[in-house]
Amino acid sequence: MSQVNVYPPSAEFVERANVSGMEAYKALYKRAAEKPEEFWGELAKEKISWMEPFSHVFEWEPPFAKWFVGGKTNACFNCVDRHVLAGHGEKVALLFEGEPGDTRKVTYSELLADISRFANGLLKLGVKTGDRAIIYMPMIPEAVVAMLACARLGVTHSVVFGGFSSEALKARIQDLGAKLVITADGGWRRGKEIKLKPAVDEALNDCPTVESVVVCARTKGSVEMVHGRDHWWHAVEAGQSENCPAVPLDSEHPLFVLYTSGTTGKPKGILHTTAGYLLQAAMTMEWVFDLKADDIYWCTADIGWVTGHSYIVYGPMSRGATQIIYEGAPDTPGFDRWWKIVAHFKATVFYTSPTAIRALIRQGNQWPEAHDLSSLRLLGSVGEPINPAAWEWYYNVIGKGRCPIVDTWWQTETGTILIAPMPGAVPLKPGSGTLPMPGVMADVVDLDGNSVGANQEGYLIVRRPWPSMVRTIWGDPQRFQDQYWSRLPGNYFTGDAARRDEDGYFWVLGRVDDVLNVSGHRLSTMEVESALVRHPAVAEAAVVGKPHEITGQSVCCFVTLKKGDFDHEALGKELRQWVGHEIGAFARPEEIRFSDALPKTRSGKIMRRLLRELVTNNTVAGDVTTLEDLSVITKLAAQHDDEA
Ligand code: 7RM
Repeated sequence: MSQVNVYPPSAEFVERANVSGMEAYKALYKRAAEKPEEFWGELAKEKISWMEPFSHVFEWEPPFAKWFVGGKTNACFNCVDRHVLAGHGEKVALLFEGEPGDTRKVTYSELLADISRFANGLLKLGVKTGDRAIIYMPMIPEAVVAMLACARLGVTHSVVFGGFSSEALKARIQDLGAKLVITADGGWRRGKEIKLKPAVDEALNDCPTVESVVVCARTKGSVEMVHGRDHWWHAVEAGQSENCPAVPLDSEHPLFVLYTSGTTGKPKGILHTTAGYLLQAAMTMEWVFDLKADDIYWCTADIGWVTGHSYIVYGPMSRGATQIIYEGAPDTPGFDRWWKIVAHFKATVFYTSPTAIRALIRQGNQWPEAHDLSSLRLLGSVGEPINPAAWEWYYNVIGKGRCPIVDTWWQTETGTILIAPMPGAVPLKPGSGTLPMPGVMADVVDLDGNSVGANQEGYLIVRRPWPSMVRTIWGDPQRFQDQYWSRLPGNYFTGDAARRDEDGYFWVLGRVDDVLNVSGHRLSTMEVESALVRHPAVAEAAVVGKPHEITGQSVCCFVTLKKGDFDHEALGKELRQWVGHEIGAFARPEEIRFSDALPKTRSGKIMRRLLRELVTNNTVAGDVTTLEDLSVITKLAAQHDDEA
């Protein structure tokens, strides 16, 4: 292994940190490991406002866990009312900048009024506690208001990323049985209006459970409204009272469902509940982001992904943070848009993805160097492993060598960060998420569940439930059991490979299943394959990830066609568009390769491993003994050489 640089925190950082020094981290970790119920129980009392106290901390009937049993609380109350009641109503919650350059400042008091009026409007539409709502919106303050208004009423929300197509939206609405859709006319991206409402209209042709659609006017572009079903946001909240009591909800009340890609064609609805999720989101804000009252925090994620849920809405807001929200693209109008925003709002904490960092590196240092980034004190990374070269650039060019980088490993399923450095305690190693959070019994094991030795690769698992753990897959508890808890009973199977070094630091290596990671977005190879075979010309498809300099991986498809005469170039273009339409633009394949046959085992299984090798190395050196027809792979390799 090559030499690894180690970066201990500066004395200055340690002095102000929420957790100062390695001994402090170790003490927290030890206490949580030895007395988990006391540890989490005390934090829950201190950090969460309860409407009724919980009777006990934890119940575990594998694979189903309950936290803070019998308690009643409300996530919206904790994110907004709690701060207003504590006298911080005048504190700014949101510093918004739209892509066209419009800005808005929203204080916690104003947010409380906005949420309450909107929630009262939803009640008038007939929405009730226990109903489900889909949120399909751009990155504007109303998206946060929509999520928190749902939470206030006990309406389970599912945010669908605005980049998803109407087909993907429809599948989610149907699976969830949603009664309400909250959307907007559109949003601004790269100077263009990205329309959202037409996709909702298309999806709703097949969604009989939806009774109402609320449309926020963002772009003021043309919109068709369906009489009796569709309502403008401003009309819904008009004349409504600013008083809307937060509903006391059970600790385990379903807060949200977020769909994520699994190993089959059907996305999984990951269910998170109320109190445990909220507590761990709050604690990781303090532990990992070292949040202080005067921080100007900025997470560049979209609320359509779990990072936006935990580290824009529920984490920062439950701790009363001031944060930046930006609507648009990082390269509009120039590649310094983010750095302009950092300088303008004097951001102190900045959290983004390796794929964004790599894309910005490519544009050159002149963009960040043109701006005063001296307000920054802490940087974060999420979504995939960060390669050491990108880490060093982020550290030196953005952080000027002063700002620790917290590399945060977690998943939609884990709800919150499980492995990351506490920046005032843990020395950093570029590319490693370092050590687990308190209460997280992470391990690297072989297939029998035995811990592997230092620097051995194995499966990353978690040995004990944690408060923000996924509770089930919406409507499919069997899949929940099979997917995460059956391989090593009682242990959570992450689907990632990892190794632990001689200091106990975790190095996450990537997925062990058929899940791709494109620009930090999860995508299942099966999902893309199912989309491809829905096209009338396609007989069979195999999809693999190909290493990509910027996006980490790109989508590469091998396709066999039905009988007929096809223009490969035109059809290739068409299939790329098709996948974009079936799933969303971000899933559009980079490459489509046509072939007469796909490499298969004797039992007929497509050998994606060989295809992966082929697209990575242009040749196949691995074991081909189970291949049914060896000539298939030689032909595929030769064909690519011809094209190149
Ligand atoms: C937060 C999020 C989860 C998958 C996960 C990993 C990969 C995420 C890191 C990482 C290495 C990281 N949720 N992953 N963060 N790998 N280091 N810091 O991304 O559900 O969309 O994806 O992403 O493979 O299993 S997610």
